[in-house]
Amino acid sequence: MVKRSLRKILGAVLAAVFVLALSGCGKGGEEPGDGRLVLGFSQIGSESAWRIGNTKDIEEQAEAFGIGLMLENANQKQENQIAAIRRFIAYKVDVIAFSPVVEEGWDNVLLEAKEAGIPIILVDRDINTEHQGLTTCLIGADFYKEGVMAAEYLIRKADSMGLTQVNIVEIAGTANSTPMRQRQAGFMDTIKDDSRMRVLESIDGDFLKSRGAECMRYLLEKYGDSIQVVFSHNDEMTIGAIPEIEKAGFKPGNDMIIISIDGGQEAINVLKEGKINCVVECTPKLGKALMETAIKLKNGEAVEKLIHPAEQVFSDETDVSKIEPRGY
Ligand code: GZL
Repeated sequence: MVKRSLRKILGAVLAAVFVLALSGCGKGGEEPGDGRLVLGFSQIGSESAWRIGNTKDIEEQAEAFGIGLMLENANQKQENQIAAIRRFIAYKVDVIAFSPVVEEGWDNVLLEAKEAGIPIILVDRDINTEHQGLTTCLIGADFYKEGVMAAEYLIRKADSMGLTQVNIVEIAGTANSTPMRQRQAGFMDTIKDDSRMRVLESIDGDFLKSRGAECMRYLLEKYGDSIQVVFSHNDEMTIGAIPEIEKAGFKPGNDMIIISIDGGQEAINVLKEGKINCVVECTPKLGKALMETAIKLKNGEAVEKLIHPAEQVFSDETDVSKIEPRGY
């Protein structure tokens, strides 16, 4: 008991020190030094080119909109995101935004933000809660549709190749995250009535390149040449998996159909080499919509509950040499 109360006291002292160290700004009874809107943003980490591109875009758009951005990198840990949101509350920012690493476990800190009267914007990923009104809106991709688009490509590919049996392995993203849950649901719902489709195994790659390689080594050892399709939830894991497929003596994109999601430059380059067959775009460029929404909230204006960016599919069905530079 003593340890816990000491931790609580230390937490409160640290928050107070943080506020004092930054005093004279934020909403503590006065506008930030230059009157700018102050946005606190808790970013998941730097696990992928997508995430790095998302951070870069948010920083650039904050600059363009003249918004004071406090961005904290949580290094994939939910507890770091919760601590960051508590610091933003203590600092009395105007708006808090975050990309939740997983869907559950946010109620307490979001109730604290609600009590503090600070609106919350969800960026990229969603939360799962029983409480109404903890957040104002979600700005991010339609991950279910991305899974559907990946499966629709596979069905077309199987048709064009005249396949009667399609053995699939899935390398999934971070467990319990919105993109992992919804990409998987969209893909599986779309193939479930196609008797040719058979999922040999689904394995958690945590959106990481290193885990993508580990997962692919395990799947190749277990299923070998019975694998006909690799469905990977993001480019990092796909790029980690490809050398393992080649080491095992197979030609990715030829002996195995490779389907990936994100659409970063590295994956598009590999698509152009013919080692990936399909890349479903998931744009990280959410910064402009985030800044516009934060300004509306600060001005007391209504905001759209859900903002999905438009997204496309890049695949060997078209002339991939014409794909413009991706910017992430
Ligand atoms: C998707 C985003 C995912 C990307 C991964 O919007 O949440 O997280 O697909 C990233 O690359 O790690």
